[in-house]
Amino acid sequence: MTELAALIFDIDGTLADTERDAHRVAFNDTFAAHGLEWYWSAEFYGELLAVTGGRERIKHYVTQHHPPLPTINHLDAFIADLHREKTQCFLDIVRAGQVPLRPGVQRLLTSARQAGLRLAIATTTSYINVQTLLEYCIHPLAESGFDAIAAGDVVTHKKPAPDIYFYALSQLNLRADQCLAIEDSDNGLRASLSAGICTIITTNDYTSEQDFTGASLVVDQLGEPHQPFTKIVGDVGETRWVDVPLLKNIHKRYVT
Ligand code: XBP
Ligand code: MG
Repeated sequence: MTELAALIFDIDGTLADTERDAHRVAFNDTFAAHGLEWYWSAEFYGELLAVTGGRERIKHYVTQHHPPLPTINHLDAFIADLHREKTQCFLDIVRAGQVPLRPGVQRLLTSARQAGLRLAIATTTSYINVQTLLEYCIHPLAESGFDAIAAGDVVTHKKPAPDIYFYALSQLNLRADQCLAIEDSDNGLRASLSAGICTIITTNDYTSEQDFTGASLVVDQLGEPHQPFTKIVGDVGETRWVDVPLLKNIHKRYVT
């Protein structure tokens, strides 16, 4: 029987709640710095999250919502400039320590490592964002604790396409059935399932109403002994926080 060999984590919304108070703020600060009368409210940003990737999200906003636009020569180049600055703003927010990990993340990473599981990242966000988040939020493990970091533009098609997961598998040199993915969104779930990977979901305020058909487990958070998860879908027995034995069980059911 195929044993579980690696956990593959999404970043935004899964490892940390980055979207509302970090990515969104960075987009808005960048728009303001450019004198653009664009503002993405917390609620509106939830709609925009249907489009993954920062540049893709700005382009969608410009082409579908028609905000006031200055005279520019090339839309894609303008968006690329905005996005470069947005990344710098996002990094400043992370470096200021304003992005804590979600409950249970540090505990699960540490215990998975101790249990001999390999760790990887599969995310739509830019590589520098991942590197900085890991450095500032997961200090003892940091970047070197991960065997593969698959991020951003390393693939052409972002989530919900499976490409970033295929890339992570190739970096890990593992098959899909040896891995388990941890995601927070329908786009992320579609990506991991399309790559053939058993997936669990930790929901957040932006994703709790989404369709998670196909997920092996849906909980509101990974949880901690003093802060148990609320189970939404799946069989967890007596377990009240996501740990390695639970993930091994879920994976076993998936592959048999
Ligand atoms: C994350 C994203 C990203 C971030 C912004 O999706 O969609 O676009 O919002 O990152 P997922 P960049 O969690 O499914 O990977 O601006 O660096 O693209
Ligand atoms: Mg996510």
